[in-house]
Amino acid sequence: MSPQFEELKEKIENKKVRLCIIGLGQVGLPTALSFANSGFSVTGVDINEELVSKINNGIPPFEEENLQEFIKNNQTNKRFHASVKIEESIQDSDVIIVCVATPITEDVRPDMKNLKAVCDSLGDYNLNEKLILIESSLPPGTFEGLILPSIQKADQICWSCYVPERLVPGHAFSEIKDAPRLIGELDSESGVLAQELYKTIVNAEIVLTTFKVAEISKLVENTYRDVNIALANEIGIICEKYGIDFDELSRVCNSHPRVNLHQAGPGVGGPCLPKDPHLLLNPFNSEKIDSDIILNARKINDTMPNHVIDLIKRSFQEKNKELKDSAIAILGTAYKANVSDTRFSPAKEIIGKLLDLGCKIKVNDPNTESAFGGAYSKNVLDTIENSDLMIMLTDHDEYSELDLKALKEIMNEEPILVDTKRIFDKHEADDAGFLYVSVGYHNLKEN
Ligand code: SAJ
Repeated sequence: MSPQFEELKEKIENKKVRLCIIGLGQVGLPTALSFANSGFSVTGVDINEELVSKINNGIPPFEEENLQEFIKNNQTNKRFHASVKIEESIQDSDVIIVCVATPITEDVRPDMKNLKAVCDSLGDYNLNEKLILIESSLPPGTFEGLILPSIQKADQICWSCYVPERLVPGHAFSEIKDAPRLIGELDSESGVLAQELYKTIVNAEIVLTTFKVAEISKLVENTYRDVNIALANEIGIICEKYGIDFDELSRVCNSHPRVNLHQAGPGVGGPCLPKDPHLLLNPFNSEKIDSDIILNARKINDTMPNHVIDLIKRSFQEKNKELKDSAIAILGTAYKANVSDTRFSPAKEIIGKLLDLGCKIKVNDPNTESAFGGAYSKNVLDTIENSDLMIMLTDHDEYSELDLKALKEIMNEEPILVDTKRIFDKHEADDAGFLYVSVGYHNLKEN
């Protein structure tokens, strides 16, 4: 072990290293604040000036448990600040953690421009005796093909690992602390340094592996979830054909010790699941890989908004009502419960299609004003009032407090409830006078 390694290890153990987190999104900001909470001095860097100024003014840029409190505390104790100055922040730090987004393009290829820009910066600066960690999701081969050539320099010594983020948005801080963490090491010195660092914020197991396995495992974890949700969605549709309730079926099947049916719903959104299966099949700088099961699962999840539209059409037929010019209340545009993020949200396609069909759309979401072309109202009752149909698309906590009997009174005659997230009890909805429909359960006639 080199003296430089021993020195950096000791500095990490004593929390004397300065950290630079590049990318202050839903992964980078909670990661930066978790290290600040644990006693490190942290600079968060982002190219988005507006975001940086918001954070430095104590305003949380997105919905996340404890975010505001942690920003304020760490600003007061001067352990954390945000900056747009990447060069200065890299030079002043001992550890650099890259958390920029790696989205996909319209034609479902990895969009590497954020990461390439960071690599260009890393390539320009002196990284001697620094630890460089990558948390961003990567097409397999990127660590070796793009990251290492940017950071390894003939006259300098530095260490590096791939440490994929695993946090679930909305509960980022508890997940960073409690979820087992993966470290994909470049070599054993790098592995030890990364382990020492993450030990300070992770209470769960730290799993060591090679960077190649870590790169792929991150994508496989999300692909596993996406494929399981597709199975649940397909079984939901089968339940509709057999006239049984998916929720009851899943309660029964999940009593088997080796079965874990996921929840059927309106589709899969968010910045990760719709994208990561494609990253898995698009290795860095090489040919696309084919996969029936993964691509078909993506297709099933992508067609769920269409299925919801089909259910809506059939509900209107059942009630002998015209869909055109009908008043529809959409509850929830965020991609999942209790977050403000609307990226890839199934709400976008559902609202777009209903607008094309000539419906009048009012939208509520307690966490975001994104309405995808509908008319936004912050007040949920105003949104629902005088509507023919209420569609529950996101299971935010606020919605479970709604009183169906009271809602029936303010809606139009013969109201319909499409509850894609199973927030309401179907018997209560029946009793209140709703036609109750969900993915995986309804009593509608076939078209
Ligand atoms: N969904 C269903 N049915 C389910 C579960 C989820 O329809 O049974 C839908 C949600 O409504 C949402 C989408 O799937 O639209 C994704 O939600 P999610 O909670 O499954 O996942 P994300 O995207 O918020 O976070 C995932 C997590 N990965 C896994 O659970 C394997 C998280 O741990 C990752 O860190 C994150 O992706 C990421 O950043 O990659």
